[in-house]
Amino acid sequence: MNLFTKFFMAGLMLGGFSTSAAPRPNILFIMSDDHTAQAVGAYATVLKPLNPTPTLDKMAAEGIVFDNAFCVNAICTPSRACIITGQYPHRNGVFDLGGRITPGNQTLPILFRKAGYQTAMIGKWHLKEEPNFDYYKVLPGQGKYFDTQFRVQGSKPWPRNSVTHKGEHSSDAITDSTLHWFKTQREKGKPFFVCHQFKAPHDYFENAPRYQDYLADVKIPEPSTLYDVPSSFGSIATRGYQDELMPHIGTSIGKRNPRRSYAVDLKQRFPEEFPADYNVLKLSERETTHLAYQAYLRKYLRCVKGVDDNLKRLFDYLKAEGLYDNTVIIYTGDQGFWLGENDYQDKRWAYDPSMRMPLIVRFPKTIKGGIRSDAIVENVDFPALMLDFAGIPTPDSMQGQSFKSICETGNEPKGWKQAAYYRYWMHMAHHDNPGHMAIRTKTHKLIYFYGCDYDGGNPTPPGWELYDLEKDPAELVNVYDDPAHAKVRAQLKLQFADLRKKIGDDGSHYPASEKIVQEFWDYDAADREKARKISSEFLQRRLESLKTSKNQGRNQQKKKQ
Ligand SMILES: [Ca+2]
Repeated sequence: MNLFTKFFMAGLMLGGFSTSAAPRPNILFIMSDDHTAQAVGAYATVLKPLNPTPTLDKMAAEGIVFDNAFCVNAICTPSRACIITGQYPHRNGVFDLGGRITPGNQTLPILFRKAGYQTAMIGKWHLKEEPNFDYYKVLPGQGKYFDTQFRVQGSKPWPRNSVTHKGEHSSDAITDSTLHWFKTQREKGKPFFVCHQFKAPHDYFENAPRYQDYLADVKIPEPSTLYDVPSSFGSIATRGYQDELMPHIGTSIGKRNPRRSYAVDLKQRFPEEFPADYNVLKLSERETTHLAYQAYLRKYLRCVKGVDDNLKRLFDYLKAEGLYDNTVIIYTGDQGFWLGENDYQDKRWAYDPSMRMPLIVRFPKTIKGGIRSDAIVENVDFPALMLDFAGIPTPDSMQGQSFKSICETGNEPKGWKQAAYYRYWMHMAHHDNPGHMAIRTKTHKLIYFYGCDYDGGNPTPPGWELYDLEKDPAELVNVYDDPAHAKVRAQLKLQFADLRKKIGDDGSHYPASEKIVQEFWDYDAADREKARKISSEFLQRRLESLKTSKNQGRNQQKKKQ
């Protein structure tokens, strides 16, 4: 056989192989930042009449919608790290916003590259190190809404090559960049794995000017607990002894939290969204809450609209190129977000508004349209799912598992997980949320606020909360001390301790914090007495620090004037 025949035969074999095996699908992973399920039409209740996401809703109607998709730590960098590594934060080392994933540990793109996929990461990245993709164009840190700068590949080492999209909104610039990649970089002979990641609608919510009139004259529907949070909600951990910490735990829409609220912050950022005579000191609590909520939701939903319209641009391109139906398209937000429920803003809590992620998967070749699943899936499972669609085995290093069969049948395979794990480590940082952990099943949620730093410092009162999600899906009645729930409480605590061991959050990472976790685990009468004392001590520390920061604030204002 001469050389020509050898090549010819090899060509025939390769050709034969590629026609007999099903072609590998493309994967397009789309993630927004802080786009919560309540503001996706396919999930929305209160905001449904506003029709916030027509493009996403069409995708949802043609794919599968997950009602119980959860992040294991509701904050940007950790959620992204879980998706890139398939590991929980205590395993991948990204406990909080300071974490990073080195290129060698970015398992998801590494495996796609090895399998011959062409890979690209475009938009918000937030994992600090150089992305291990064939191509990248990513925001530095949080990035900017306007005149968006991107870190790109080039002659200088990471992160010193950059380009700026002057005069453009980030959602437009990110979509332009992804379209540009498709038009100029895509190798047609290879399947692609593309991550398209918006900065929007992260706070503070700067919309493109073309949306400034959107919802300008609409009274946005308000959640029922915006003004009145029932006394059955929460625990000493979130309210303090006899509610003494209500102003100081969890930042607020209205002026409840004197340190950080949208009633004050949004007025400074977006004065045009408030009446000219708005004065937080003169207006009632109810009035400031109402005005701040309306301003907040207008800005947030304008950013959401920009995301949805840009997705239409992207999908229209994929349709025109014949790529829309042979690409597995996944849409999610890196975690949920509070839209005024319980007067909360931001994320971080283990309660559903922030723990739940919107998750829609569309791939008409194997997924029937119009399915909803209540299967519990976690963000650590997302990479295994994407690899599975590409026919790539999940490595042992990944703790998550593929749920491709759930996408394709709507049914859970035998032995599929029945509980999600949650842990928020950044005790009292930024938005005054105590350190806590939780287990969430389809019917219940048990939350344990152990309330301390990594080193056991700055204690807030430890407390437990149990919610019966069948009777109380909004998590407004803490039944931890209800005798009728004693049995389920005991059972869940055992399941919780087992789950911690199973996934490896065994206390070895931060022993001083674990000591407190163990001390208040049984929560007997002595623990409760101690929690009351910690509540009072925390209040004293907080009031002292407010005095100091108020003086600093006034001085800074004087300087500015
Ligand atoms: Ca986020």
